[in-house]
Formats: sequence, C-alpha cells, structure tokens
Amino acid sequence: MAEPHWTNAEIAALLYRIADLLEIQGEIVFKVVAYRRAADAIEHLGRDLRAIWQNDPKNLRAIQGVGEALAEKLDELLRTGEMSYYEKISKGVPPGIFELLTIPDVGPKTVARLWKEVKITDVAKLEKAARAGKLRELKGFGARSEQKILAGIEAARRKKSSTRVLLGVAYPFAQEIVAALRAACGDAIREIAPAGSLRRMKPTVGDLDLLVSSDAPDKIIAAFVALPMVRAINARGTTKASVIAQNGMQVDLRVLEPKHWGSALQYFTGSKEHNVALRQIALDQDLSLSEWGFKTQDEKEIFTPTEDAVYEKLGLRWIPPELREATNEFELAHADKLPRLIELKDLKGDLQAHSNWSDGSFSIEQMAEAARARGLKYLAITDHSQGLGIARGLTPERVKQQWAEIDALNKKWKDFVVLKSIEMEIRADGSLDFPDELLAQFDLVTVSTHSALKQAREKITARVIKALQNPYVDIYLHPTARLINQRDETALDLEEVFRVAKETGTLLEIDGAPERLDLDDVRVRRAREIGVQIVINSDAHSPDGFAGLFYGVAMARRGGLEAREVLNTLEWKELKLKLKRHKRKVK
Ligand code: DGT
Ligand code: CA
Ligand code: CA
Ligand code: ZN
Repeated sequence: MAEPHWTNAEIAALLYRIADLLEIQGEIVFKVVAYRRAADAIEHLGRDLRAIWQNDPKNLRAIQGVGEALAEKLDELLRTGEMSYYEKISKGVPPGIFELLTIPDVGPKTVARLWKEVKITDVAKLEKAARAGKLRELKGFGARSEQKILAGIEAARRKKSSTRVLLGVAYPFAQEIVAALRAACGDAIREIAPAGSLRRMKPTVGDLDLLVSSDAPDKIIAAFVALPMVRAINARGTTKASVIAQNGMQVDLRVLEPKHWGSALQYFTGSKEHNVALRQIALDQDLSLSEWGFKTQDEKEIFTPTEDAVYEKLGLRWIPPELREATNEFELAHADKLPRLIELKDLKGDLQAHSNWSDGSFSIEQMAEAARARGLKYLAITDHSQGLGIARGLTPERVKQQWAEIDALNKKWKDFVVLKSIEMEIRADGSLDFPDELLAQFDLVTVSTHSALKQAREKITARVIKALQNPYVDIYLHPTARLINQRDETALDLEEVFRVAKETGTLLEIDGAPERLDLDDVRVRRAREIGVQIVINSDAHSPDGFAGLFYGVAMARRGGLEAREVLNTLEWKELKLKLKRHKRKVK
C-alpha cells in the first residue's frame, strides 16, 4: 500500500474488503453493513474523494455513511497512503481468502467456516476438496453443494478471463443483431431495443441485453438462436434465451408482452443502482415496481406500455438512459431541471484528426471530404509533432509544406474549412517540440502525452501544467492517456489540471476514440463543476474514425452536458474568439 494516490473505486474496494473481513471474523452485522454502505456511497460519489478531503478534511463527514471514526481512517489513508485499521484486521488472514469470495454463492460466512473448520484458504484447496467429496463432512453441506461450488469456480474463472467489450464494438454489433432479428421475424416484433449498459452508453459493456415485445415469443426465440452471428446457445426457454456470439459477446434476449414493454425496458436498462432508487420512490408512493409493472397495496396491477409512463406515474420526467447511474438524476428530475443533453448533430466541427502526414492512413483531402459528408463545417488536422518518434512526427519544415497543401485545399470549398493544427507532444520535462514563434502561426495548437506516462504524480502534473500555461496551447487532448483494457490512467492530478485549465483558458477534450473515451463521464462532471471548457473530438485516423464523435457525445451526455457547454458546437469564427491566443490579442 505504498502508492499514495487512491481513486474512489480503490477506496470503495478497500472498504468492501474491510466489511468482508469483519464478517469473516464474526463481527456484529451493524458494523459490517456500515462499511458496505460507506463503500457504496464513495463508489458513486461522482467526484474525487481526495479533492473533497484536500479542500477540508472535515468535509469527509458530509458523505453519506461516513461517521467520525471512518472519517479519521480515511484521513489517515489519504495522508499516508495506508490505513492502520485495515493492516490490523487483515493480519494473519491468508491472501487466498479474498479469491474465495469471488465464487458465486460463497459469502463471508461460508469462507469463515471453510477456513476455521476444514482449513481451506484458497480456491485450489476448495476445488480439490469438492472433487474429493470432502466438503460434505461439513454440517449443512452435501453432494449438491459440492457440485454447486465446482460450477461456481468455473463461472468465476470464465468471468475473470473475459474482459468487457468496448462500446465502439458493442454498439454497432447491437445494431447489426437488431437488424438481423427484425429481418427474420418481420411483423412478429412489436418493439425491439438493446437495454443494459449499452443503452446507457457505458464506455465498456459486459453483455448485451436485448428486449423484444411480441405476441409470438416462440417464433422470436427460434429466430434468435438461429441467427448467423450465434456461435453457441447457453440457455433457451420459452420467453428468454442467452447465446454467445461469433465475436465472443454474450447476448441475453427477453421476449415480453406489449403491455409490459415500458416497465421491462426501464428495468433492464438499469443501472441496478438507479433501479433500486426508483423502486424506493415508488414504495414511498405505496407502489411496488418491477419489470412487470406497478402493483398497488391491494395487489392491483398497473401496466406501463411505454417507459415514459413509468417515470410519469411517479411524478418524474423521463430520465435519459445515459444519466441513469444514481448520481443526481432524481434530484434533477424532481426539480424539473434535467439537462437538454447535447446530440451528435449539434457538433459543427472536429478538432482532432490525423492524416497520412503522420500516423493516419488517408490524405488530408480524404479526411476533410469524409468530415464534410458527415455534415461538419470544419476539421483541424492535428498530425503529431516530431517528438513522438513512432508516428512520423512533423518537423517545422514539414509543417510548412503541410500548410501549403491545406491552403490549396481550402480553395475547394465554400462551406468547409481545414484548420492548421498539430498534436504537440509534451516532453517529459514539460517543454514543447516547437518554439512559440511557430506555435503562434497555427490556427490552433493541441498538446498531449504519449511518452513517459509512468511519471510520478507530482512530476507529470507539473509537466502538463507547464504546457497549459503556454499562451499558444489551446487544447489538452485525452487528458488521462488511458487505453481501455490496455493501459491505465497516468497518475496526473486532474483536479489541479482542471483548475489550471480554467485559469489559463485552455480547453479540455473528450476524445471519442472507442479505446480512449477520455475524459469520461465522471471527469466531465467535475470539469464542468470547476468551469473548464470542453470540446468533443474524434481522434480519427481514417474516415471511419469520425464515428468517435458519436461516442464522445455519449460521454458528454453521461456527464450531463448541454450543447451550449461544448465549444465545437459553435461555428469556427465564433469558436476562434474563445481561444486564449485570440483573447490575448484582443486585449
Ligand atoms: P454490464 O452487462 O455488466 O455491462 O451491465 P448491465 O447494466 O447491462 O447489467 P446486467 O446485464 O447485469 O443487467 C441488465 C440490467 O438489468 C441492469 O442494468 C439492471 C437490471 N438488473 C439486473 N440485475 C438486477 C438486480 O439485481 N436488481 C435490479 N434492480 N436491477 C437489476
Ligand atoms: Ca448487460
Ligand atoms: Ca445481462
Ligand atoms: Zn495519432
């Protein structure tokens, strides 16, 4: 636990672990529940716990479920990177114990018994004992529980090895499967929609939850399992089926009667936490809510054929799926203050794209025509600067040649303009590849980090801040530098970067490339609170790459942004006036 920087997710995981430990050690239920509740609150806080604490350690107490004793422990953790209470209670606990908890149906109580009564302290020992029929020596265990545990171990292994699928892969796949099912079933389908995390546009998707309303479920199920993209059938019933597709994704289909459509779509869209909160709102109005609809106290059923009607019944505005993560959407819905979320068509230009002058594979003209065909009015070509060895980075000489090409191209259109830009690598010491005289001549300059990403927090933060303070640096791209499923975020202190971005008038980017989605929704919320200005870019390296704008907009929507809060919804001539280089000149 030497690493001093703890994210909310890591802190929540630590508290869940403490709860498990306490339960294994037979602590009173109240204490165990208190830790789980605090963990849940921190997990869904929506802003950095560290930032709250930095403002004033006393603020920790304001978090739901954090009492005085826990606030002290969190303070110690944030100050020193360690929590002595955790060290104390985990002393002597075999490390394999925690992996046992990942097996379905094996909870802390079972783990405690396995450990104390038959000295089983890891998954390997458990598997051996179950196979040898040794577990039935335990009171309450039989041959059936041994089988269940073996199946659970298998399931846990499968889950561990399967990584979540990128939204940019899952989304087009869902469209494809919907189209195929429609083609196969025709009029038998009344409504069809993907639900779950995909409909909420989460950056990654675990499995696909497909819903169909129909009066002929048998026909739909038969067509579904026979689709060409199905590799294997996990389960097949009369109204639901689960398959593994050729691309490895699990797809769960549920077929329901049209009268249940609204409540089912609402339920299976989730998130689970949103549903829990919504059900509580219903209970407060003496209604029970499930995927089948509402029930009154005297068991009268109320059906909601549309999703709108579910929210309306509870006196709420319809909440866009992207906001259903149990952050502040209910507050906003109650107060009738839900944002009018930005849409793809609001974007007028794209401020990050690459051509074959660096690591792209298409000419500037091809990229520009593709952007124009999508209805955009401007495109910044941001090829990499020379500091980035891998990407054929531009030297000042090649920059001048590129400008000549862009000037010639710009004579071609009346309704479209290619902007001269660059993706400037911020060197390890915070200096930039090009001198200010050259930077001043671009239409706009973007900066980013691709190298020395393992730098310590203070170092990388100082490095980025130095770049943002340059008067010619307009946009900081993909701020955390994460690559989903491949590379973690850097240790950058984003709070500090947000503050400096606001102060210097540097814009921050939502990079919509599916493997980046950076900033993500949680960061977008925070950036907006601080007052940082945001742009959404595709980071396209080919014409297909402009799809990134759609996913970038999805992150902005999840972050609650309206069109007016995203600067590239402006015409270029208006946006230009918002760049700090221009503001400075005007002054
Ligand atoms: P994923 O697949 O891991 O990316 O995430 P989701 O959100 O698609 O989750 P999934 O596939 O397990 O379930 C789909 C939706 O069904 C989920 O978002 C909400 C609903 N749901 C599933 N299990 C529960 C539950 O235990 N309670 C409640 N209230 N809703 C649930
Ligand atoms: Ca799902
Ligand atoms: Ca599912
Ligand atoms: Zn590139």
